[in-house]
Parts: sequence; C-alpha cells; structure tokens
Amino acid sequence: MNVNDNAGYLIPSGAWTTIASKLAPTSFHGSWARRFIRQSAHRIANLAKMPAFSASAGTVVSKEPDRLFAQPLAQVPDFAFNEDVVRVFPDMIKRSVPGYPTIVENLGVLAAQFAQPNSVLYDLGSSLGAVTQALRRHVRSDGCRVIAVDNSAAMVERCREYLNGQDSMFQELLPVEVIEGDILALEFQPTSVVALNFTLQFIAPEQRLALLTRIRQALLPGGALILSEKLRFNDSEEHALLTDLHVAFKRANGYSELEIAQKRSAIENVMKPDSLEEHRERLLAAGFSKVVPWFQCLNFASLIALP
Ligand code: GEK
Repeated sequence: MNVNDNAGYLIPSGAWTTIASKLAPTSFHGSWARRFIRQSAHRIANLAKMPAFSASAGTVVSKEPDRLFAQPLAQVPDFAFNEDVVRVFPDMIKRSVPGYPTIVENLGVLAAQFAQPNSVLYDLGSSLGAVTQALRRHVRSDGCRVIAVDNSAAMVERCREYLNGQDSMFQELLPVEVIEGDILALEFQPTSVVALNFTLQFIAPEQRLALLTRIRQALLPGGALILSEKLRFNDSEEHALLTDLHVAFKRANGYSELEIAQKRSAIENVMKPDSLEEHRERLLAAGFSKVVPWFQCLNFASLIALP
C-alpha cells in the first residue's frame, strides 16, 4: 500500500475496518495480495488504537475543527502556541494558509533532492511535525536523520505522539529526534536540508539575519534551506489586493468575519511578514548564493536558498 493511497482525504479510523473487510476476503489472490492484506491489517489495528487522529495523504493529524475565535472576546490576547491552539492546529493552518498541504508534501519531495548521505535534516519551528513527517516519508539517502525543534512545550508533546503514530503506521521512516527549545539558541550540526516552514515570521526581525547566517554556515555543499513565509508587498495596491484575496480564501474555508477579525488582531503583534525582496536580500547577506521561489499562492510563498 502506497503512503499516499488516501491522498487528500481524512478517513475516520473506523472506516478503514469497513474498507478492508470489503476488500480483503475475496478480491485478491497470491502473495502480493496476502502481503497487502497483512500490511493493511497492521495499519488498521494501529489506527484503531488512535482515536484522536488519522492519516491524511499519509500524514498523521488531529481532526478537531478550529473554533478558537468564533465567539466574541472582550479582549483578544496575543496569539500563543498553547494547548488550545495545538488541539486545532492542523485544521487552523490548512484553512488559513493557502497552499499549505501542497507546500508540506512537496517540501519532502524537494528535500529528497538536496539530502546528502549521513547528514541531519532540520525542521525548525516544527509545530506538530507535518514537515518532519514529509521528510521522513520522502528522503531515502543513507544515514539521514531528522531533528525537529519547537519552543512550544504543548506542540512538542503532541508532535511526539503523532510521530509515534507515524512510526506505527509506516515502515522504513528516517529516525527522528524532537527537541523542545529555541531555534535561536540551537547548536547546528552539519546539515543538508533545513526547513523553516512559516517560522521565520515569528522570530524578532532583528534576529533573523543572525539565524540565517548560522544556518548557512551549517549547510553542506549540495544542501538547501527551504523557507516558507507569509509575504507583505511594497506596492500598496498589490498588498491590498492579495490581503483581500486571502480574506476571501478564509471565508471560503468557513471562517466568519468575527473569526477573521479576532484572529487578525491576535496575530498582528507576534507575526511580522517581510517582502520577497527583503527575504532575498537577507538570504544573500547571510551568505546564500542563490534564492529561487518555487511556490506562491496569494500572499504565501516558499523559497529555496542554496549555499
Ligand atoms: C508546519 N512548520 O506545520 N524557537 C522554536 N520554535 C519557535 C520559535 C523559536 N524561537 N518561535 C516560534 N516557534 C510548521 C508550522 S508555525 C506557523 C510552523 C504558524 C514555533 C512556534 O511554537 C510554532 O509551533 C511554529 O514556530 C510556527 O509546517 O502557525 O503560522
């Protein structure tokens, strides 16, 4: 069974039992069929033990809907990656960040092109480990391992549970270590792939260049930094248009005007986007030789930076 066999759909764990019981007894013969049924049974048994989450496009995630800003709040506190956010995070980020599932899955595909044998791959600001899961599925170079780092204790705890879930569902995954810590204080090991997937925007602007410089110094020849961020635009009309279109994207994903407004005021003090030009200039100043945008959807983009 391919890891992407349920591509794009959240399948409740109970449904697997039904699907397999319909397929297994009569439809297949021979050794391939027996192996298929045995592996399916293994996954079904493991999925059944995990009521809180299921596999979507091969990624182990929770399904709880984001209603955090649905009721009027007397005062909207600054956004924090706490227990409440952790519970709904997969739904929140998918409904708020245009292109997020495409970026995460393809980050694994891109990483496989840059990963060097016997090196570390970093997922910085790993949240629940969606990127880590993609790296573990796609990278096949010998001796690679993933280090996921996040400074939210709640994220790290749940991330470890999800990665255990991934281990019990899929074989031949890269080894992984999840560290609770500040990426600004991290001692980098020689690395071939660094993912900063929507994390740099939460780092204080004056500390971004120093972080990117340390990442560049740790990058091995042939490696890459993959940097995804929300963008702002120097041209005010372009900025207004893409901001409006992003609001339309959120509306289309079921968020109310109240939810959109309260989330905006919660996040505006903690998340500071840069323009594409600022990213390019800073990456070159940090010592990267080439910056190549590989994805943009509305005001969200992802870049490959080469050492
Ligand atoms: C994904 N990459 O699903 N050190 C460590 N972690 C940090 C720091 C820091 N200094 N600052 C913020 N974080 C993920 C999504 S979310 C982006 C990344 C979003 C962490 C923070 O705790 C949070 O988990 C993550 O960076 C940002 O692909 O929510 O828009």
